[in-house]
Amino acid sequence: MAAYAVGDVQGCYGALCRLLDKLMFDESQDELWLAGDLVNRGPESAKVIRLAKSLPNIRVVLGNHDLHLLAVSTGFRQVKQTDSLEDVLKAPDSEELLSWVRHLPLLHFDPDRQCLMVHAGLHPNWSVDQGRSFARQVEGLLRDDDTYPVLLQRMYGDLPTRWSNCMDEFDKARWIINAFTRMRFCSADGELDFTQVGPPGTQPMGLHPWFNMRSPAKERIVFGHWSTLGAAMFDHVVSLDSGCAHGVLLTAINLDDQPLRFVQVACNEYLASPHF
Ligand SMILES: [Mn+2]
Repeated sequence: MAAYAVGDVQGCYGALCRLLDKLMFDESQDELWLAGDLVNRGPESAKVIRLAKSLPNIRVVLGNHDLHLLAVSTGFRQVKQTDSLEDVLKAPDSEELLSWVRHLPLLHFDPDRQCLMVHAGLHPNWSVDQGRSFARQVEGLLRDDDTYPVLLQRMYGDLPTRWSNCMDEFDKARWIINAFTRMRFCSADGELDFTQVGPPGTQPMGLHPWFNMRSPAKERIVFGHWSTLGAAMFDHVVSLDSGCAHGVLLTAINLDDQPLRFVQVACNEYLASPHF
């Protein structure tokens, strides 16, 4: 049984199908890991969710676009001009699709493979166990009907950039969500930065890719989100977002391959997006 991890699909259902064909993915045997941002920008977000939801061995983590979909669907956020979420919001099975997204985790950890998947990253100050515990806290707030609307309302914002134990639980939740789903660079002492979106090397002095600030560990971390970094492998860290949403490539790895290698398909679905 293989486990394939795939970067940000962003509504590019056709590219995902072509990639699964190329991998000869067997849904009854193989695991599919999706690194978040299943939706938005591409033309067929609803189909991507339906496919993921139908697979028996699916592992998915929430990305910032998936959370944005929840915030838009509940009216806490306006649809942006670059959004293409209508097919989910207007689908006959919309409620079911949104409920499935709402119940996704922020972190997936496979103890047998010693492999962890997050959308953007695992904060350098957190161990895997701490990360799992922070993820569970926010997942609890998302799943609880009383805290869900408050969380969506207070989820947006870059501040505070530094963790403080004095924050209330929703400020902590915003920070945790920002680290898991939006982080690229941080300072040597773990302050988050959201001003820089370029590849490593383009950042100002004092900022570092989050994974360069982690102490060496036995766990492998796979993540998406950083399309300007693209498909890249470092020691125990694999970046999988190769810009499918911008018409570039959709990337997969087989987590059991040694050495790891990228399997990719070209993506032109974005051209069919209503906002291209
Ligand atoms: Mn993202």
